[in-house]
Amino acid sequence: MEESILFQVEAGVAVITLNRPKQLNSFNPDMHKALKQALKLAETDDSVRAVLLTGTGRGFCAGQDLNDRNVNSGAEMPDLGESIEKYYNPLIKQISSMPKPVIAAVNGVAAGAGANIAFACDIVFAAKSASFIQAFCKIGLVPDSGGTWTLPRLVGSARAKALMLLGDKVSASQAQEWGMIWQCVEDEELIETAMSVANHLATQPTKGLGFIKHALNHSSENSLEVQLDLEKDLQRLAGRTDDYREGIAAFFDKRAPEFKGK
Ligand code: T3D
Repeated sequence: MEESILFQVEAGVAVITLNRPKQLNSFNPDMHKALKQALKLAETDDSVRAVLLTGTGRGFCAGQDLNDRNVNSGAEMPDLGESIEKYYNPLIKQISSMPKPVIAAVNGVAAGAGANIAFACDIVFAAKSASFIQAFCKIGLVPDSGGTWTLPRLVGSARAKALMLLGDKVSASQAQEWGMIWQCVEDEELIETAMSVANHLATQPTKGLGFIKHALNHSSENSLEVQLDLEKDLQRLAGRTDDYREGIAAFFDKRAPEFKGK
């Protein structure tokens, strides 16, 4: 059986590839478990300083594998809350709390949970031919994987509501224009562009980048006062890292810093 997730580490970047191309990389329990394991490995391996998530074939991810949801057979209806609790929610929390940058290279259609998983990543690149669809409404479901939290914050309430109620397809260039993603690039340049940013990030002060991510993840729920406190606490931690010491030394030596991610 083909592996549902491919994992390799190249120059400090863990490249995680969703690999069920015949089903547009939609999720079955096996792929959920393998992705969880791959993300854990990326988190705990100190040699990994950035993560890149992409898909094989013409899709990025079509969300849940609907073959596992044959509800027409008269069988008992599945408990989708259980599926969300067991798989999708922990996945989004794993990406969001990863103390390293996570980059998505959206190589094709990202539908349902597939779109919202991409939006949970820190920097999203998409190929020009890729698209984003909040497909849930078309099958009577509710957007999950943090979509109702993330999308309005990215594009505002008016656009999020229309996209989620209508399930319209958004092209990669439109997604960039609306601020849903960082950058739309030519198809043949996607992996090279995303990889070069991941390679750059993998040479940067990893702990500091993790703290930046943590601060931004909390900014929308915190009051200014609480956020100022959080910045103080994170700055204290950042100021005790080896990379901060190196950054200051390199500045005064007028040389490029050599960050070690410590
Ligand atoms: O259930 C729970 O655990 C709750 C959690 C839910 C999370 C969710 O993500 S719910 C939403 C699930 N996803 C969808 O509803 C999207 C379904 N797919 C589509 O709407 C379309 O396939 C796309 C818009 C993504 C792409 O359209 P198109 O025309 O480019 O391709 P296609 O021909 O529809 O699909 C190509 C193949 O992939 C096709 O198989 P075939 O006919 O070549 O053998 C199609 O069946 C398969 N495929 C696409 N999406 C899924 C899928 N197979 C299983 N599950 C899918 N989600």
